[in-house]
Amino acid sequence: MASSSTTTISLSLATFSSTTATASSSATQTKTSSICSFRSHERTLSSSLLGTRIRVCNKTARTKVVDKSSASNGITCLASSSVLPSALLFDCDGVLVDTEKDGHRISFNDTFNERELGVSWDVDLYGELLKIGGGKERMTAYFNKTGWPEKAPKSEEERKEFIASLHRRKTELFMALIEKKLLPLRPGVAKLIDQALGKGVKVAVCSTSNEKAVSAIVSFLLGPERSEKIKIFAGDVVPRKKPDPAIYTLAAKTLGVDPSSCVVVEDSAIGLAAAKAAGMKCIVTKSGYTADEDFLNADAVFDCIGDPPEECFDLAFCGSLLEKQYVS
Ligand SMILES: *[C@@H]1O[C@H](CO)[C@@H](O)[C@H](O)[C@H]1NC(C)=O
Ligand SMILES: *[C@@H]1O[C@H](CO)[C@@H](O)[C@H](O)[C@H]1NC(C)=O
Ligand SMILES: CC(=O)N[C@H]1CO[C@H](CO)[C@@H](O)[C@@H]1O
Repeated sequence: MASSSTTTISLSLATFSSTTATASSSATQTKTSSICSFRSHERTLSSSLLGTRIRVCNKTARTKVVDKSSASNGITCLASSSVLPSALLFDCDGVLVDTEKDGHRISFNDTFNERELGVSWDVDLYGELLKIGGGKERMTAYFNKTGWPEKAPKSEEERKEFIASLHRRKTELFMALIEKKLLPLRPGVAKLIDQALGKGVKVAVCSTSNEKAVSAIVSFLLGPERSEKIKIFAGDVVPRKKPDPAIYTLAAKTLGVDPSSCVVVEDSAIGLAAAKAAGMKCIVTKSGYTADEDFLNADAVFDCIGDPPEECFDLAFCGSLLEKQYVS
């Protein structure tokens, strides 16, 4: 009975409520609750349960939670697993907070407002502008395309300084947004970190973006009690940015844990690639500007971590991802 081929994985699969349903889908209007058990030797288990497909592949020992209707977010994966990850590693931007949409975009807007430039970037426009890397380049390209504000200088040299000063101010306002806690944590982040710390699971934040901003997000938004227990790997601690696995490899080495026992939470294809290349399990929580990326390689994909009653997954689910690798 203890043989691996009869191992039973139980997931409490669905906690749907009509409050989380989208009006566009009639199926999601139903309130359903069900428990689904499946045996690991069943190659695939497909259920079009309210538009959400759960697939288990014994070949790769992997659970895929594919949410077909990205707007509906009513699935809960609470696994009964005794295995815990040795470390839970979080990306920062897009995972702890939706930094681009709720942070950088707002501080660009606040800067434009303060300087009375008559410019404002809405969510969709900013999504387009994100294709241009770098804040200064982003503003320059935008003004090049749509016309420079009346208040902007005319010569190219002066425009460079104008953009640099806007960018300095934008960075100040971004930091102020964090310090004043006006940048919200994504749902479920604090919960999952508390569950991990409570069980002695190591927690770290691994980001190759600006160290100062990452540290501020951790200490101001997660609070001093949590942040003193969270290790931060950020900025230039590694020579190569994600998708290179260097930041995750460094984290595992520094924390003294095996990469294969680490679970990473990422929001982008680039971050996912870094985690997988480091030999770690990776859960994707899609964020505003990454929702359409390819996450085929992920161990699980959700809209968010989520807090009850709209919880998507918990610490035990993270552990269950590790358990399955021993199932043949
Ligand atoms: C996977 O499932 C298939 C079909 O159900 C079965 O024939 C095969 O032995 C399984 N493989 C493993 C490694 O359990
Ligand atoms: C903006 O236009 C200037 C002048 O034509 C050009 O030198 C610069 O490369 C452009 N920058 C971007 C980011 O489009
Ligand atoms: C479109 C958009 O979200 N515009 C906002 C940009 O930021 C300014 C200042 O915070 C707001 O007033 C705008 O509504």
